[in-house]
Amino acid sequence: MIHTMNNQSTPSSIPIPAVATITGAPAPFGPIPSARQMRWHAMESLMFIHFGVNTFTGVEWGGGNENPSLFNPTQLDCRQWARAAKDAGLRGIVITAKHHDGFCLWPSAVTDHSVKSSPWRDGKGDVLRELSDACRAEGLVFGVYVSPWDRNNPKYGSGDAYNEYFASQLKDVLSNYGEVSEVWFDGACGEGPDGRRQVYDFPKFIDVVRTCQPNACIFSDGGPDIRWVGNESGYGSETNWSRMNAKDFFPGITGRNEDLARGQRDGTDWLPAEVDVSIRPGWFWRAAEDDRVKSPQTLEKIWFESVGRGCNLLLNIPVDSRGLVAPQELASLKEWGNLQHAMFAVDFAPKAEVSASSTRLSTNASAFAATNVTDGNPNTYWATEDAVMNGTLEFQFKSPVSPRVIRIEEAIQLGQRVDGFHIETRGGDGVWRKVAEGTTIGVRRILKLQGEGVNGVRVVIDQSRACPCISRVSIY
Ligand code: FUL
Repeated sequence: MIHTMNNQSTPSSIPIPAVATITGAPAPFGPIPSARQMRWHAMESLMFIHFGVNTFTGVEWGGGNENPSLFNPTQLDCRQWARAAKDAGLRGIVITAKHHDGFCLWPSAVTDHSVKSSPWRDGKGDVLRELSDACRAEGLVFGVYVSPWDRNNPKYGSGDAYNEYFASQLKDVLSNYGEVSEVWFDGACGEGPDGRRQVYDFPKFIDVVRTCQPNACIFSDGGPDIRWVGNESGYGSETNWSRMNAKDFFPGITGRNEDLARGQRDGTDWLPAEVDVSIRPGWFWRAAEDDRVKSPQTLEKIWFESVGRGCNLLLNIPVDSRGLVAPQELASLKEWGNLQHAMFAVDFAPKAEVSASSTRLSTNASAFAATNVTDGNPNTYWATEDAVMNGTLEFQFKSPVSPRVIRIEEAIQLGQRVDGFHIETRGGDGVWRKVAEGTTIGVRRILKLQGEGVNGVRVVIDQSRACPCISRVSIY
């Protein structure tokens, strides 16, 4: 999982599988991901950074009346942030360009409530410039969180005038920093019953993103490209459909968290889930939480329960008031990176003899062979005949192995199909035993195993909604 996306610092440079160009290939089942969603799936885990005036006040939701002179990081170094992300296998950085307090980390053309009114770099600094440059230099993608809720701007609550303002601010932030991989629209609004009420013009905002950054994925509670997972605790649902009836969901929706977590089995749109979670109790850095940074073991658990369940992980590492990733976070991220290197050092699957219970017998049978799941090529996959909704992939090892992790991926360019599966292993006594089971697989399912002296592994697809199409099995 770590460092497999070599230095692809822009979404458009990430290779994606071609859609069903193989003769005799199964027809797509249900909605399929767009090219930009495919690239987003390939990013797997990213760093989230909350940074702004709140970093200097210790408040989670700034009131919007903070004096910009508060913002004065003395040692800001975006290369340090980017290297910390890389060490932990995170493939990009999404930063709070503007949080709810309205303070902009770049010299916005439409408000003075920004770095240009701060003493940092004599008002000539631009965090987004430094970070986007650092990301490119380190081979990471770059994304922005831009809060629609703005507690500073006097137009907030005015309807069209604020929507115009926000749209021009978006244009500003999306036009000057190269390719942006993800635009994060937070649905939160804490104005309360007597507060200002703003009806957002999301179609307009989406239009700005599509025009300025056609390869960027848009996140919100209801997409259009990525959905919120429904919790901020760091886990996805074991049953996870990357499908939703998108028209029923919108930013700020409440009471649908279960649907957001599980997806909708019969949803008409491809809308995968992202898991956002902070390495600290709060989203912003404060010294009082320095001893509450999540351990490498907790980060590993979060990774298995998010990325391992077919979500992307957006792990928040709040930068401190010096403008650096704090030592506590650095240590935890580095050790987590080491754990990943050790865990994923050897994939036994490509060395195994692979066979399948049945293979698609079209004019082009070798195109759908079982061995496709270990060829490292995301374009190829094992498939059965259209009428065959189950099947087994078997891996035989010449000498016994002790598998700790299994990773399975569907060829999602043909939609999400599998509805039930289990894993069996065979030890020295020759008996196959069930060791794990699940419902959905989707873009990826990664499970822990505890096998010793195993000479065979089976991936058994018990139920699939259309013939199974499996593109990868790795056994570590
Ligand atoms: C929430 C916000 O209100 C928090 O402050 C934080 O930014 C989190 C990621 O999203 O909705």
